[in-house]
Amino acid sequence: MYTQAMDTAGKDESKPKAVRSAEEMALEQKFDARIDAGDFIEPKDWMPDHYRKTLVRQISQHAHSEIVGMLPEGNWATRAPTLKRKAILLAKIQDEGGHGLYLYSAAETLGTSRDQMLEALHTGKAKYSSIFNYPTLTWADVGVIGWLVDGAAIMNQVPICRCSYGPYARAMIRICREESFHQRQGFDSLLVMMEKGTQAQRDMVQDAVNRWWWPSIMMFGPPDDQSPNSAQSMRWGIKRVSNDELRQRFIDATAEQAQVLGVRLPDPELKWNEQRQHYDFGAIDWSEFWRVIAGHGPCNRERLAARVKAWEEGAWVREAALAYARQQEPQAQAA
Ligand code: FAQ
Repeated sequence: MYTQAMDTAGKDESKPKAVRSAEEMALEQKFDARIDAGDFIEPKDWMPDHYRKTLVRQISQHAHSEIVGMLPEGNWATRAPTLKRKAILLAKIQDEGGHGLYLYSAAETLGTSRDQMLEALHTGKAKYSSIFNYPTLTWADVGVIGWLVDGAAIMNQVPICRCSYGPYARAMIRICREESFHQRQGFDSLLVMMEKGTQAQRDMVQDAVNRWWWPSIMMFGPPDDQSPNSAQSMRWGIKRVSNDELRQRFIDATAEQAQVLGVRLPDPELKWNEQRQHYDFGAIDWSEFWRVIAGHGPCNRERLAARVKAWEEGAWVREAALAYARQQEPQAQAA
């Protein structure tokens, strides 16, 4: 039930189909040429089935991540330390909800309904980002989510602004602008605690960094040689930069920011490598990542239960909106 196996259409159907006719082959060649030329593919354009399914998988997983991602921070909406921090946090959580909605809309242009996507989430068939299965134990976790989780999200999402599928690429432009604000507010909140806070507050920040660092660098997905979807997604311009390369870019940027903040990243092997012009880092515990995405992280059950509860308790709102729309229909036709 909680396996998060994202496959809204069933495993076998998501495999590439053999080209059946000369006409289909010609269409595929034309499609490949458009990808090679860097054209955007739009909803009404012909596209291979597997391209469509890969996009629905990735975009819906991304949308679910934004929506489930509201929960860990939502835990602190009533307990933010000042009115200013509370207003910022509420705005950020609303932004994440908005991102989910743009992304569901982008996925709907591929012919999968929002109800189908939500059904896949609620029944545990769909994945959402591993990172949101960890708890937010202290106020510092909220700052660290902004700094590290939004920071990782931006690193991964900026290249998606150049994704070959037009509606996804366009949705990402606004999302990235907002994520950039989220990252900065997280960093700012931590900096205030580190520079002006008490020793107990500084310890709280360090503890949050210790808990979130490794899960954050797992967000980029498995190593390239264990990433079954990467080769085809890169060929189609859905992914522009590989999981490992993005992870390295993130580590390079964050290691410098940690020095400004005055926190230690919990990796004794993290060290600048002059020859590579990158930071070296220690081994990632991939067994933890696979456990979390298989449904056995610290909060998988809690997160899914919260989404299902919200869906069930919101049924009356959907019914009222539909009744209102039906009521308006004859008036709209008469006008
Ligand atoms: N969590 O072959 P790959 C955010 C799965 S938004 C869970 O490398 P792919 C905003 C993957 O689905 C964060 N599952 O897969 C925010 C595949 O399984 P499948 C979300 C993961 O698709 C901030 C299997 O492992 N961002 O944070 C993860 O080529 C703060 C093999 O992997 C996006 O979704 C993971 N971390 O590359 C909100 C960005 N990684 O489907 C609130 C768009 C991998 O074959 C607060 N997505 N898997 O059964 C992507 O860029 C890609 O989908 C990757 C994975 C890079 C995540």
